[in-house]
This record gives sequence, C-alpha cells and structure tokens, in this order.
Amino acid sequence: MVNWDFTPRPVWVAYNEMSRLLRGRKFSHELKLGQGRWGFAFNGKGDFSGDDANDYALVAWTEDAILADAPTVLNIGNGATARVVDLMGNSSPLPVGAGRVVFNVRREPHYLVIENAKTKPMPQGALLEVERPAAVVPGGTQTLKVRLRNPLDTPQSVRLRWNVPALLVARSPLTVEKTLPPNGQTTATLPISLPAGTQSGTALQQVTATYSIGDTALRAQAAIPVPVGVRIPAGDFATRPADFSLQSAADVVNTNDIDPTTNHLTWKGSQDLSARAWLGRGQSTLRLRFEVRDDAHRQPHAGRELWQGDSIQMALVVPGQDGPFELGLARGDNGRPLVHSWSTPRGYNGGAVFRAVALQTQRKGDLTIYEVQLPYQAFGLSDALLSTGVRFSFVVNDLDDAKQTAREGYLKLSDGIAGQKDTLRFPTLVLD
Ligand SMILES: [Ca+2]
Ligand SMILES: [Ca+2]
Repeated sequence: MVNWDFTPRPVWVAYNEMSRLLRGRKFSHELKLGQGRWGFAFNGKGDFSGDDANDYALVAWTEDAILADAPTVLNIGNGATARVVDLMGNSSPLPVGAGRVVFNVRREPHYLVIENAKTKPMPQGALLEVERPAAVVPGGTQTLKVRLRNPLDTPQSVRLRWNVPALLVARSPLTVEKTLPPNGQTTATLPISLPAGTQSGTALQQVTATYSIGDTALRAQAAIPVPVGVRIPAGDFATRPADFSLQSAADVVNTNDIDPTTNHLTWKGSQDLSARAWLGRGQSTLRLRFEVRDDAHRQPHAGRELWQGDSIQMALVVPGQDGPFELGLARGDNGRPLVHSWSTPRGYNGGAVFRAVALQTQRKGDLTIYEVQLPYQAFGLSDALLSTGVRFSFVVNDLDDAKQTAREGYLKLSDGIAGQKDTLRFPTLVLD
C-alpha cells in the first residue's frame, strides 16, 4: 500500500475509506443484484461513522466491463437520507423519492450510506436495464433496447431520453413518454445507423439513456456502449495504409511505473514498441501482416508461455461459433516461427488449428514482421462471413531486458485479450 519511501499509493486511500465506513458495523445481508453483480449491506453504529441501528453502509460493484451501469432501486422508507461515496471518499447526496433511492451499481465499487432507514434496504431490481447492443458498421443500422420499470404501487407517467453521439444517426424520436401501470414494465427501442464511409477511430460509441418517473425524484442514467464496425478495404498491403496503427502511449499498457525499482522497464516511446497491422483476403485464407518496431528482440519461451516474450496475441470471433480463437504468434530467439493456440470455439481442436496456421517471420533492423495465413476451412471462415463482420483484436507483447523473463508491457488494439477476457470489447471488422 506504500512506496519504498512510505508515500501512499491510491489503495491506501481506498483502504482508509473502507475502514472509515465499515469498521465496527455488522454484516447485515447480501444484495441480490443478478449475475456478475455483487452487493453487501452493513448495519449499525460503526467505529468512525453511523449513529444507530437504522444506519446502513452498502457496497456494490459489477464485473461486466462493458455494460457497467445497473441503476438499482432500493426501498429505504420515507424520511431516510442517502448518499453515494466513491473509493476515494468523495460523497454526494442522492435524492429519495417515494421512499426509494436509485443506486447505480458500476464497475468501480461505490458505497451507499443510508441514515434513518425505515426498512432493511433491499434491491427491487433495475429501474432501467440495458440489453447488450450488437455492432453497427458504416452504412448499417442496429436497434438499441432498454427495459423500463415502474417500482411504485401507483400508475406513473415515465419519460426516456436518448442521447446519441454525433457519429450515429437516430432513426426514431429521442424522447419517449409512456404511462406504466403499478409495478409495470415496458421496452423502449431506438434504431441507430452509422453513415456509409464513416471512419470512427474508436471501437465504442456511447449512447446514454436517461429515465425519470413522474414527478418523483426517481431517475436513472445508463451508458450504452455501441460497438462500431471497422471497414477493411481490399488491396495490396504494400501499397495501402495499415488498417491499424498503434504508436502512442494511449495504446500501451505498462504498469512498471508504479514502482521506482522497475522504472527501466516502462514504455520509452514508439522505438521501444509500436506496430502496424493489415488484414485481407487470400486464396481461401484470412491474411494478416504485422510490422512491429521493437528495440530489442527477446522470445525465450514456447507454447502457452509465448505471451511472456515478444509476440502477437490475436483473437478472432466468427459469427455463429461458440467462443473465440486465441492464437500466439512469435519469432523464437533462434529465428523459428512459433504458433500457439490458447483457445478455440467449441467443436474445434487446438492442435489442428495451430498446425493449420501458416506463419513466416523476419527481423529487419528493429522491425519484426509477421506474415500470417489462416485457412478458411480450419477456422470456419468464408468470404461471406468476412463481408458480414468478424470480431478481431490483438495485443503486441514486449520483452527487452536480458534479466527479465516476463512480459514488460504490451500494445493493445482493444481490451478483452490481455487482462480480463471479453470478446465483446473487440472491434468488428467488415472486409471488402
Ligand atoms: Ca522494446
Ligand atoms: Ca522486445
């Protein structure tokens, strides 16, 4: 929790806040929030906060990295007060309407502090629930869907407002008003399209849905990340620009800067590690070319440990298949091409898949070049599927220091490969 010179790391503050809110309070109950979401309630007078048996401190978070917002209704009774507190101790009051409060359960844990509760705070479901959206590609349309609830025992007129980023075009009105029966629910949809020829530059566009119930203080806001498809033009790799270029600090993940003793392993610029990648159709194959600029080549590993050395880690999700292909591509310290299959969709054999991969590597100065061919047959691919769209991502792992054997850092096209596995974070590619 502290650096070598006893200055605090952020976790010190988070631990301090957890102790301040929870120490001395008794565990009361778990909040049932649905799959991948966790919440726990602590009750009573604590050592540093809380006055009596009607005070609660709740903590909740979700493990879903993309659809993070889950605005949850809790019944706490009229006259109760509520405030939300973040990990760093920043506190803001939450409105209480009709004896209820809306607590947005997010990826980062937050506390809900309730004073003078009239009832044990129990979740009554999501006020606004988002369905995971499919990707929209240039020239295409997708429909966003949310479920709206009235948690009250009286009919309510409810209002939903969509906020759509400039890149996307909404195909129906942005404000919806309806009357919901007591404890009723309904579905609202919004068709959106992406104009043909759009170059988005980002894998996700964020639509926001804001929902309010009658003249109560009950309102909820949820971010809806819409994956944006990337069009991959046809043409010779040598004469057209790269489909992906990872050159800047924003593309790098390297955590060696948290400790001064590992400072020499941090990313030092594009000559330390940067990459360009092309994709295209071959003779019944998906062709890929990666050009990696890397100051020192080191790949002492093989098999499932390939990711610890200089390597490409790539993943591909083909529509209709159950799970991703995840492959490692490397040039060994002896110059040999190395391939590993970490994961295949159900029904595919990892050994057959990695034997089908054709990989050639070259090292020219500080460039490592990977030429890859993935036969359609081995990967369940077709020309038609590449036109419909496949989800794809890669990371470029870097190992330089002769005294290290573990990956120092990596470049990422997107989240979802290194760190938490989540193929929904991959961009969708549509090949010409
Ligand atoms: Ca390097
Ligand atoms: Ca290296």
